Amino acid sequence: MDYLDSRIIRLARMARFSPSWARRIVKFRRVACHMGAYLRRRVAARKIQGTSEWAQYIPREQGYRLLSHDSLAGSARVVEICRELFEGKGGIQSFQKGKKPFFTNVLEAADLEARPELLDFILSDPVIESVTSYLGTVPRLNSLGLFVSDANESMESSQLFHLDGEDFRMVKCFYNLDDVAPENGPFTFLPKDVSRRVRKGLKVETDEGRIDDGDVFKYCDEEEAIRLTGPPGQGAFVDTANCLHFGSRARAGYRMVLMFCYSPYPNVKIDKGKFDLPGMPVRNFPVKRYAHDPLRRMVLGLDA
Ligand SMILES: O=C(O)CCC(=O)C(=O)O
Ligand SMILES: [Fe+2]
Repeated sequence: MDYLDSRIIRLARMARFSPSWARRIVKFRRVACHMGAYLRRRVAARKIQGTSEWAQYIPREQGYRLLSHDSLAGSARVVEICRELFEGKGGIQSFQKGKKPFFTNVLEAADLEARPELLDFILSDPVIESVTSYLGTVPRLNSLGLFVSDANESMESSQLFHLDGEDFRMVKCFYNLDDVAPENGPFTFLPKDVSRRVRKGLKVETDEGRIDDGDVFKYCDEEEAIRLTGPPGQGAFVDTANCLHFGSRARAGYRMVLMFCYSPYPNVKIDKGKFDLPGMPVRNFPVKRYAHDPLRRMVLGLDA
C-alpha cells in the first residue's frame, strides 16, 4: 500500500497540490481502509481525555512537556536499566556506528525481553494517557531505541532543523541517559507556537527538507530554542511533527538518549524500508506480556 500512496503523493505533486494536501489525501485513504481501528481509538481516547489526570499533561499550544527524573513513575529506573544495557554491550569502547552514524540505536528486541520494565514504562498509564490526550486518539508505538551520538563533525540530515513526518501530530519522548552538556549534542527544539511563526515565515509545510539555523533565526530568537541538556533522567515529550528540532551535534564526548515514538493510527508515513539497516530503531516489540490488555493491544497494533 505504501507503493500506492507514493504514487498518490507523486500525482498530487504533479497536479500542484501542496505537500500537506497530498498527505491529507493519503491519510484519508488510510483511515477509510482502517475505519474500525480508527474509530475504536478515537472513542477510547475520548474516555481517557474525560477521566485521566494526565489529560492536560502535554499542552496543545506548546506541543511539548519537559520531564525530570521524578515526573513519571518508573523513569529513573528505566534510565538506570538503559545505562546498564549499554555497559553490558561494552559501552562506548565497543560502540559501532550504524546507518546514521551520528544517531545510532544500540538496543535490540532481545533487550526488551530481558528487561521488561523498559517496555512496561513506555506503555505505562501516565505515558499512554498523556500522549493519547494530546493526540486525541490512542496512538501506535512506532519505534524506540537507545541512541548514541558519538563526537562528530557533521551537520546533515536530522542535525539540521526539520519536522518529522509520521503524521500531522505525533509525540516523541526523549530521556537523557548521561549528563548532557551543550557540546554533547543535546536534542534541541522550538515550541510549537514558535515553530508555527518560523514555518509561516519560511513557508515550511511538512517534513520535507532541512533548514539552516540562519534561516530559522530570522523568525525567532536563539533563546527561544530549548536544549535538552542536563542530568540523566532529564527528558521531554515533544510533538516533533510540529516543533522544529535537531540533535546530535556532538562535538565532544558523546550523548546517549532513550527515545520512543508515538503516532496516530493509521499515520501518513510512507515506509521506505530503511528500518532494517544497522543502528535503526526497534520496531518489533515483544508483545506477549500485553496480549490481554485491551488498551495496550491497541497501542501495539494487536487489534488492527
Ligand atoms: O539527534 C537527535 O537528537 C534528533 C533526532 C531526531 O530528529 C528525531 O529523533 O526525530
Ligand atoms: Fe526528527
